Amino acid sequence: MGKKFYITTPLYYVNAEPHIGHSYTQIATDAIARFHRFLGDNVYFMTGTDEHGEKIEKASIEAGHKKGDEKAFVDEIYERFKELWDNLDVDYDYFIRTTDKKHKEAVKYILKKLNKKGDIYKKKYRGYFCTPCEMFWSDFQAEGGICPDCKRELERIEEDNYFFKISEYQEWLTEYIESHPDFIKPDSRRNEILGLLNNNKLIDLCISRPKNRLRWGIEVPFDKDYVVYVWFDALINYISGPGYPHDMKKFKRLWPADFHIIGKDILRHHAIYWPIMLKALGLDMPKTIFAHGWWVFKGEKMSKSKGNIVDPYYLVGTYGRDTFRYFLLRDMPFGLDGSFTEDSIVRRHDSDLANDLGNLLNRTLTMVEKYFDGTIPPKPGPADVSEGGRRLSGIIKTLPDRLKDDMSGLDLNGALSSIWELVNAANKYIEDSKPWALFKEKEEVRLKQFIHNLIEGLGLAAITILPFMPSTARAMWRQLGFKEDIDKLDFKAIKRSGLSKPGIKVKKSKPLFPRIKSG
Ligand code: ME8
Repeated sequence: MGKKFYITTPLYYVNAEPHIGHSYTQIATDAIARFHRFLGDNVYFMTGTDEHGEKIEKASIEAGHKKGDEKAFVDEIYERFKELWDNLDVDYDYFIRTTDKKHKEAVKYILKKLNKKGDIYKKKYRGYFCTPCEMFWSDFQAEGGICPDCKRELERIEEDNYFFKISEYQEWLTEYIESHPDFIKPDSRRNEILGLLNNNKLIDLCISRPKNRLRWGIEVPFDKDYVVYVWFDALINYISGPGYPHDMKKFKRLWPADFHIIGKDILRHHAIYWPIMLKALGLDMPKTIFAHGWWVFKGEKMSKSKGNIVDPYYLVGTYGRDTFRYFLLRDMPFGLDGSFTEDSIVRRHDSDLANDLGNLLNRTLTMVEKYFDGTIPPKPGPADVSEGGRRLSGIIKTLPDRLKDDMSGLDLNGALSSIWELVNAANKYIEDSKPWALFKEKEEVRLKQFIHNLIEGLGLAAITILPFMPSTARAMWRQLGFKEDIDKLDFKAIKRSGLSKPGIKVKKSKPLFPRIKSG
């Protein structure tokens, strides 16, 4: 049994269909999880949907459902999320919904426990609420009644509510973040939270909504006139999913999470409310909360509520699943923002995938067919000492450890660049070695060395590409004629050279990535 590796995504709101922002977090987390399976880790990848709250109650009514029929509405949208994850080859281990019985019981259990402990009290809430963000804002924070996050007009609220004493944990949290440099990543986000904690006094968190305003939520276990605030409900998924408190054996095996992967829009909830909830419950902290950047569209964050989203189903249908996965992970460094245009997908597809990777495979297999009747020849004794040969062998040797480094810092875009160094070195090796001349001049030893080096490079490219583009990796592997199951290989296999074995019959098939634009 390998090392436990528990990784989560946010639970997406089911008020509307999934969009490319959700797909991004999902594909990135999938690539990280797949890479860890490769390392031999015992991975638990959990994702899911956030199904309660005012935003969803409203969306359900707008979609034509009667008040009280929200479950039918969330069931429909939940299916759309699941369908998209299947379509995008996202290989999660567990899908949690906040409407699951076990989750609802966990939320009630936790509320009772915190109430008994004295961390919860009731008072009048006077302030604002932003339904699209599902956020409470104080008079001080909401200047002019405008949401500081989405800049929309806020709803004024005056109602009795339950509060969680987060203010009492401020000093502890600040110290914890200061003494755990890996707790919030990237560092810019950690500094943002430390700045916030050092310059402001935390206000106790309102954690309920009266039922006469909102019915679609989990009932507060000690007051049937209230439902639980959606964020307090949703964050608990990270522990209820792995078994808290109903299966403590499983929970103890999985908790603490190794990574919570989120977007920077929900950093405060994860880096302030969540650790305090865990601390109050006497539970360990997750190891790392990683907040990635945003896809922006014409300068604005792409989001459902802004109506500027690009449909992932359309992109997958038009460009293919692996082009979409590759584009998202390659075009924007994980942690920074990136600007989305359809042109950049086409560019990435034609240059990196069709020209660099697809052509490399195609040219190599054509040469095996032409020079060696489609069968990998016996390996000649001496290694190729040409500059190109040495460069390619060097990259083949060091790539696995470089990838391990890249991925330990979640540098997904860096990992793909490292793999493309191999692809580019292999293409350059073909240009420099002039195999057509070697064939004409009957330089058999050099031609055999050359083919072995290329097949070795391509085999390693297929293996290392698998976490990012699983279908492409499998297609490459098949065409290369390798017999082992690529999905069962692990890191040790990557490090063990010698993929290219004499007698293997290659199976050249159609190009992996036909060009979109000619030229
Ligand atoms: O916030 N670029 O759900 P949500 C990149 N239910 N990523 C984006 C993005 C963009 N333009 N837009 C969204 C919620 N995302 C809560 C979470 S967790 C206990 C509860 C991704 O449907 C990113 O991961 O609004 C962001 O944090 C998440 O979707 C928000 O999804």
